[in-house]
Amino acid sequence: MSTDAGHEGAAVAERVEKRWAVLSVIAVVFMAGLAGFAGIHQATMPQPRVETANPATLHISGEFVESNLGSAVEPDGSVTVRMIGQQYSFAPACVLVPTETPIIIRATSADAVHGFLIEGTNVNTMLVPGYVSTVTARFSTPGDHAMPCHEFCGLGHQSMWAHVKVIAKEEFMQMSAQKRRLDCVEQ
Ligand SMILES: [Cu+2]
Repeated sequence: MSTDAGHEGAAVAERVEKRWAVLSVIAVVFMAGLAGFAGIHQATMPQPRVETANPATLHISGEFVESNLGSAVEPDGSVTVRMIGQQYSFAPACVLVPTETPIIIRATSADAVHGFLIEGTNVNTMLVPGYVSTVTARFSTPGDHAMPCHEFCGLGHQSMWAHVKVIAKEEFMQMSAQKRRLDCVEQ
C-alpha cells in the first residue's frame, strides 16, 4: 500500500467515524425528546401528575360512585370512561366506546393492585388503590377487545376479566342522547 492510499484510507475512516458519532448523538437527542414528549402527554408511567381517590369511600361519594361509572360524552366530543377494579371484577364489566373518538379512561382500585390491559391496543397500566390511572385510546374499527386483569390480585385473579366493545360512532352518540352513562353489560 502506498502512503497516499494509506492517508486516503485514514481520511475515509475518520469521515465515517464522525458521521456515525453525529448520527448517534442525533438518535440519543431524538429519543430523549420523545421520552419528554410522551411523559408530558401522560402516555407513559410515571405520570407527571398524581390524582388520588380514597378507596374506602369510592362507592359513597366522588367521581367513582356507581351512577357515574361507564362512558360519557364530554362537551368537546371526546368520551370519558370511568371504571373501578375490585377483587375480582371490573365495573362496568363491559365498556362501550365509539369508533374514531378520543377516549379517556379514568380508573382506580377499590382494594388491591390490579392490572389494566386492553388487548389489541397499547393500553396497559395498573390500578393502584388510592390513585386514579388515566389512559387514552382511540379505536378505528368496531369490535370486541378482551380486558384481563394482568396483575395477580388474589385467589380469584384468573377470573377477573372485562370487555371493551367498540361500536360505530353514530350509534354510540344516539345511545348517549338517551342515557347519561353507557356500558354494554345489558347488551
Ligand atoms: Cu385483579
